[in-house]
Amino acid sequence: MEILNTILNWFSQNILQNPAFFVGLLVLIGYALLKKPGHDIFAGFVKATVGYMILNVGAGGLVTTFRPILAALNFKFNIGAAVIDPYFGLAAANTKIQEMFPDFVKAATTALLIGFGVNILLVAFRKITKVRTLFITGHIMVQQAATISLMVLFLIPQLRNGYGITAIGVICGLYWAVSSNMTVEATQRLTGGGGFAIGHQQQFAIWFVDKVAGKLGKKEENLDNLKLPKFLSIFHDTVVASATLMLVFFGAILLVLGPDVMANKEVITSGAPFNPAKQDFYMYIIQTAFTFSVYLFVLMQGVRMFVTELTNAFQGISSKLLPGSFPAVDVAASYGFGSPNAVLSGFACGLIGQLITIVLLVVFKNPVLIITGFVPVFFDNAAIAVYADKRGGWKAAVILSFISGVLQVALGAACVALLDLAAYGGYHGNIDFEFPWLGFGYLFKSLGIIGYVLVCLFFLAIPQIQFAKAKDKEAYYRGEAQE
Ligand code: ASC
Repeated sequence: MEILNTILNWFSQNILQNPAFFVGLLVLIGYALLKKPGHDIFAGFVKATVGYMILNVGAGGLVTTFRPILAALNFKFNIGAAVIDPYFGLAAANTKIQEMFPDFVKAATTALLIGFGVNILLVAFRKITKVRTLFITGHIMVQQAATISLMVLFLIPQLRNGYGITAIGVICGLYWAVSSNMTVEATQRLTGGGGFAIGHQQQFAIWFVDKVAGKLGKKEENLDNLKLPKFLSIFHDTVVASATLMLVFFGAILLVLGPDVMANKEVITSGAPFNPAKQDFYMYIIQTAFTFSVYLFVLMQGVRMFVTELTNAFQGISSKLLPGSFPAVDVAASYGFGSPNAVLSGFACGLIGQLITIVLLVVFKNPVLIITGFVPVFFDNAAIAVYADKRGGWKAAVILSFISGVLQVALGAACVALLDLAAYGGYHGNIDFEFPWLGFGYLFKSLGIIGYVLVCLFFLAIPQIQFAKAKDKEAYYRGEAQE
């Protein structure tokens, strides 16, 4: 008995609580189930584990670069700041969980496994649950599991125990299964029966856009005919886009903070303070802003490594276990089916919506400064424009991506306040994590476990309603768009 305990303890401490090895293990099991040769299993394990370790280096770098700016903002204006971006959100959520709930550092990775299992079960019993999709976008699941862990632990004190981790896993699995299931018809229509759904960060938005876009404009008047300014195309490159955004935002903030505060060693106790003897202040600003891009690049590189392996492993498992189900994949897979102008115009309109709202927050003295992050403003709004353009043309695309930008900032600020994340510098920021997750957060906070149960029931009801509304029930299972 004691030996068994020792083994379990060792496993829990060294693997389960260490996401890098845990993700590596998932890949190893997935590949073994797929009967891949030993050397492929080993290579997959190494790439997934090292990829995750690289992600950790990137996330740690973002935190250390951001800390001095947060400290200075707090010192000079007594306000916090948060970048609304899932990578900043991941770093913030993990840091907060580590500090406030050290017993739960493993919650998010365990939730990944439980949630994936719940999703598999929901699809396996699809005749009852009406869920057709398996969410396999690993890096997104990692980010969402962290944000949802923080929401549950922080807002529902009754779940800060052994049940909490299971509860987090279950609600993650429900969200993954149900939200991706909501994108089946819209995505099949967009792609002409492409056979996949979206498993990313804007499934509720895609469902909504698909429903309302047709009322906002005519689909014949689509974005194909629009002439966009040439310079916008540089933003197709993530490094250019994120470095430019960071330069604009942090450049402005650092200019306002000024060299004296940034050089004050009593305020800047960690990270890299400004050293007037060694560097010009303007060069310090550029260097600091670009440093964010460096760590984002490192982080995404790591992500790419482990995600490729995790996706292959998951997809293998699902195609063996669940033939006929729809894989729910990265939203970028949809871009190729839309008008080529949609991606950049969605980004541009979303950015304008975000900037206007940020100015309004500053004017109305919101206690937290919201900073645009690249991932939500680009990928969410691009997707919204692609789907909207398909059904309602350019007018729908412009209106809906603009509104999304406004909501990302306004509701994002409310999320930062609700989860008390200002001192940690980031929030998830993608549109599903404002709407509906902000509402879910309030339910958790006001009703505790009852709120949690209500949200779970809500998730379970959605596919039932979809099915009940479908005229042709067989076509529902085949994923055919029926209007
Ligand atoms: C995200 C995220 C990314 C991108 C990528 C888009 O939400 O975390 O790295 O979008 O998945 O292809």
